[in-house]
Amino acid sequence: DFDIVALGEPLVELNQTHQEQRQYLQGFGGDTSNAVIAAARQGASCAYLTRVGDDAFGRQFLDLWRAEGVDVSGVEVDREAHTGLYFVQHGPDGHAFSYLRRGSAASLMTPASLESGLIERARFLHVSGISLAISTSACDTVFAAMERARGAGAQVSLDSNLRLRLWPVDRARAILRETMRMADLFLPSMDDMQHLTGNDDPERTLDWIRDGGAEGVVVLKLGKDGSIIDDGGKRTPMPALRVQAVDATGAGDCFAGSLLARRCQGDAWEDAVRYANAAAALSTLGYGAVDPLPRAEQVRERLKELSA
Ligand code: KDG
Repeated sequence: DFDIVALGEPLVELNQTHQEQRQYLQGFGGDTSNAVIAAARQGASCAYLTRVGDDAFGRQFLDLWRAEGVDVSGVEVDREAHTGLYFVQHGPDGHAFSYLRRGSAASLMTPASLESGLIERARFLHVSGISLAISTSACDTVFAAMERARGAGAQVSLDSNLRLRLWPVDRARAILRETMRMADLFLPSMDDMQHLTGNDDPERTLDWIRDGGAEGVVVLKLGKDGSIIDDGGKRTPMPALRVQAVDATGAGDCFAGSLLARRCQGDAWEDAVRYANAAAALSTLGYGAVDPLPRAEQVRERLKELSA
């Protein structure tokens, strides 16, 4: 059985490491794939549900997941469609993404892609705003996956990961409102929520989420201001960790995967969030979403330094 089964789209990553030169480092991305690898590196047993192309990049992903100990028995290989791709460019305002993903293998997933029965064997199903946004059939698949999870007693974890290049804001708001109600754990970022609600106040944002019918635990991520855990009863602010970030791509995914892994290992919410904060901070110290994802030993070292 699995601690975490994630569902979504992996994207090959080309990351511009030198601004002046046209030089790109190939790595791996895709929010839910990043999250599941982060969780595996913290010791969780994980599986990933997706579709890749029958191409070199699809094979690289299968090798990557296997090397990370992520179960790939639910990964489908599409004979015609390609594996998706994105570029990361860095500027004064942080990183920006460009996508080459339309028509990708993952975007063609349908609820029939869930027949492997993996979700029914998981403690957490992890999905995101990107899993919901890439196509209508992927959106249907996420809903079907959440129904399966609920039917089998697995908990649903949802990261907002709003990417407005992928869907119009009105659709994003409607779908995320519907899905946050089905989530046992909702992980919105303040930036994402500001696009959906038009307000930048964390308390009012949490009220909006509760008024919308979300009943699970909510961890609202405030960037450099840390996060707030809202367990439905009380709201607990958690401090952020300051680091000299090189590339924050995938930091939120590292947070999600590490948080789930620590919950599966029995941590209380505050301990799990503290751990996930440290892991996410460490993940920004190198280029790429996956390569710099820390392992449990590194995170523990970091936490020791902080409490010393
Ligand atoms: O969170 C990082 C991801 O956004 C990145 O790896 C690419 O999945 C991606 C996307 O669709 O933006």
